[in-house]
Amino acid sequence: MLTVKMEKAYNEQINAELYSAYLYLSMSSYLSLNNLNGFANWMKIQYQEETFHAMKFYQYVIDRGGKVVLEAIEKPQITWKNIIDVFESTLKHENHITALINNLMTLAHEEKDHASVSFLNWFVDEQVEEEANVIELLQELRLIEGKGPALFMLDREAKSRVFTPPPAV
Ligand code: OFO
Repeated sequence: MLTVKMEKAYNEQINAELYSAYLYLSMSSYLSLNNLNGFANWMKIQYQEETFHAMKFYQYVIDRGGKVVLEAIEKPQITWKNIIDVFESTLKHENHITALINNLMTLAHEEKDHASVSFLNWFVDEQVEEEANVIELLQELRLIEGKGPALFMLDREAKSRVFTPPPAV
């Protein structure tokens, strides 16, 4: 059984993950509009990953006998200055999500919820990977100043990204 505090925090995290999905889908549509279809695909995969994260929390609350309470999802930003701005916003958002995951982990320790500590470890590792992926792309985009033929090369590479759900939910 989850403690009241843990259940509330997990429900907030489900909302944060769904908002992340919404934000990345919004970025995807902005990128499509700007003829960057490879990056639009990259963001669509990001949207799928975030939906997967939300569902992982959702299922965990249910598995622990808790109650899932879905709240309204905030409207995401709909436009950005350019591709570099998109990825700077993405990194900022992922840093924020990392802080939320760390808070959840701190709470799990405070509540002596060992099962949650084990469950949340997956997210701690996932955030390292998520941030690393975005930092790498951002560095490449800054290097080419987000324009020119090199941008089209990067866009083509981003087109090949696919969603591969991790084995266990
Ligand atoms: Fe992009 O991160 Fe979810 O958790």
